Amino acid sequence: MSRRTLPILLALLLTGGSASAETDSLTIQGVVLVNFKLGEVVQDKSPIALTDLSQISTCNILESFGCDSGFKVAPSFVAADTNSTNYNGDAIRLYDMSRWYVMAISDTCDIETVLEALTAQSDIDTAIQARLLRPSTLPDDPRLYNGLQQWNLRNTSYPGKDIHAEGAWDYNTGRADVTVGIIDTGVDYNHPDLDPGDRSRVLPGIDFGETDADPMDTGEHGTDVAGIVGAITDNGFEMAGVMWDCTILPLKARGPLVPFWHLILPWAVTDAINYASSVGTEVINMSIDSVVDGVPVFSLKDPLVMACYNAYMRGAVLGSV
Ligand SMILES: [Ca+2]
Ligand SMILES: [Ca+2]
Repeated sequence: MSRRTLPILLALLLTGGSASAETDSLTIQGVVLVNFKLGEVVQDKSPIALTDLSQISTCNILESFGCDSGFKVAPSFVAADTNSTNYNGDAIRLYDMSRWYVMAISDTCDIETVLEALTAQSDIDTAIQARLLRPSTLPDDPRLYNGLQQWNLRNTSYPGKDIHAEGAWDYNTGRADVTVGIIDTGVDYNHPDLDPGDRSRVLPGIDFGETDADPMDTGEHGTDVAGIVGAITDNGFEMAGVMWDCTILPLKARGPLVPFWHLILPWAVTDAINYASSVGTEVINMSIDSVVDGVPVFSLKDPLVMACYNAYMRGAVLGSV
């Protein structure tokens, strides 16, 4: 590869490259990534010509595959970075990225043959296929993209301030057999972004505050929380949930409108926790607090705390979104 072809290769990589003829493969034809052993690249620089390599046999092999130069995979990494510190100032040792090079070869080469030949060279630590990456899984719910309405999941202005939901969704988008109990002001079980209308996603639930069987939300907070946890996602409607697919169990703990119209009753919460854990609810969410001047007012002897302990011992995960 001449220096003239280097910009072409860069453009190829940046625009998605020439993927393998197999439509389901992400392999980039005509490119291998090579990690040279220490001291085997004469000068620490990028790009390199084959004459910058110490072993003539490696030069000959690369040349036979149509390669005449390469450039660094990670030019921002210098060899001295191998001995580094973390954010706390503790000494850490990093993988040396300074000797990884992108080497362009003829795209008619059989990649297995190339890798086998290069790996056998004593000056090469590793030689691997270059592969394209796919964009993270992204649902189509409009609020995820409308300004920063769901900044906690996807924050393009301050990327470090979200929970990296996009990356997590590549691995897991939730499971219908996981039930999340929502202890709150109730849940609007008729909301179309929570249940398709057949109560297949939102279970009947219980109203521990008004002690009846109807946990309809009387304060909106619980419906919002349920949506954050498990709104139907990738349906092009309203919002995205952290779990695209889970089952919601409404556990209303808000008292009667008079006199406790704005309160979540602690005993109702306690009973709801106990009930949820007794029926095997995997996750119990309580987006509620009882903090005065920054200090939680519940003592460890409070029955609510004990109910939490019991639920934990039972195997429930307790949390707050
Ligand atoms: Ca009710
Ligand atoms: Ca949605």
